[in-house]
Amino acid sequence: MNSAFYDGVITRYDYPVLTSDHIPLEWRYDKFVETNPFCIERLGVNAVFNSGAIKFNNHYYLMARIEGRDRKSFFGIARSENPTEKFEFIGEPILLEDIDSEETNVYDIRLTLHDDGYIYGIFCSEAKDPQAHKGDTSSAVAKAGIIRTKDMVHFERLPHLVTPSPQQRNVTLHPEFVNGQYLLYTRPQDGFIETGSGGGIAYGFVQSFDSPVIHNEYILDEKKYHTIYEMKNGAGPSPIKTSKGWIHIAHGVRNTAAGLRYVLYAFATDLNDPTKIIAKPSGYLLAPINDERIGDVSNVVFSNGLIVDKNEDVYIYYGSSDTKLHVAKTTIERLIDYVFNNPQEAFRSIDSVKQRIALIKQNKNPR
Ligand code: M1P
Repeated sequence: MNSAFYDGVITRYDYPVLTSDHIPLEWRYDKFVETNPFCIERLGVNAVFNSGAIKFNNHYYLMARIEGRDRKSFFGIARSENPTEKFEFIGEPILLEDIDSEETNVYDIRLTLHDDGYIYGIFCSEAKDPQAHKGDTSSAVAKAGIIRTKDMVHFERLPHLVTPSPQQRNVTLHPEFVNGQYLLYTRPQDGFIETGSGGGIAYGFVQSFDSPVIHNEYILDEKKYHTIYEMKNGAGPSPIKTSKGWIHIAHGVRNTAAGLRYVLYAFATDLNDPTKIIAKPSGYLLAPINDERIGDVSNVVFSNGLIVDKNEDVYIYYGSSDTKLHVAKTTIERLIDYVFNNPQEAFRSIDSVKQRIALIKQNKNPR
């Protein structure tokens, strides 16, 4: 536990739960002296980070984004009997059914146990931009890929999600049917990095995963000037059902002279209408600190997995700087207090100072 950190909501831990050192040796080395006399690492791993998470058969499962030295990401499952330590990779890396010959990279899976009985995994499926002009070897397009399982061993691949927006990343499934339909949180975007006119976290409905199509996307949580989600934002894991509303953990991105800064923030939607925000504290819930700040893409925390455990403990798994995976602990009670009682965004320094003076005054004259 990181005893130097306190904010009343989050307990942080000193050590990451997964790193590239957790990758089994047989996934990296040829162990035979005849074919590998120098014991050279044949297929190295660069990073292990943004992981989907689920509790299944009394074990904690992380479906991690594993990035090889060749830059290709893939998924592997790590399991533990403890939510904060001792995760070990099991089986082999997940070999997805090859349904899209243009698909080049896959990452950031969100695992959701849905009311229909399946565990869905929705992830980013990335391909080279077919419109890229000659010489542009970087432009890419992002879509939402989908798998589902009932046993965390056999994964059925489903068609990509079709949405009205040109690109799509950070798609998350709501765990319950809403008016008999699947509700998906999306993030419409014009480009691969910049969301452009995409507007923010959105939502849409799907009738069936046999042919998943969202006909209309609506903005749920708009990106806004001079906030921690000024440049873009994205849904995180599936929202948590609480007595006061659905609590969402999302990421917000702003630009700085040192590049993009990614933090986590929280908001609540209506229990009966999860497309309506009912509470949203200002600022971030969790930002990178200490070693978390440094990595392949520095100054980033990103979450696509959490587990609600017994006693209403909540474990939020988050990648740091696109390099390692950490866990933070909180409870539903603390999250409700934070989301519903911390002040809302003030949008201007003067109004923000007014909030702080009100707090100081209240401390002098308690109610
Ligand atoms: O590099 C930071 C993050 O960038 C992307 O997130 P977003 O789509 O919100 O910009 C993703 O590639 C994510 O994996 C990564 O952590």
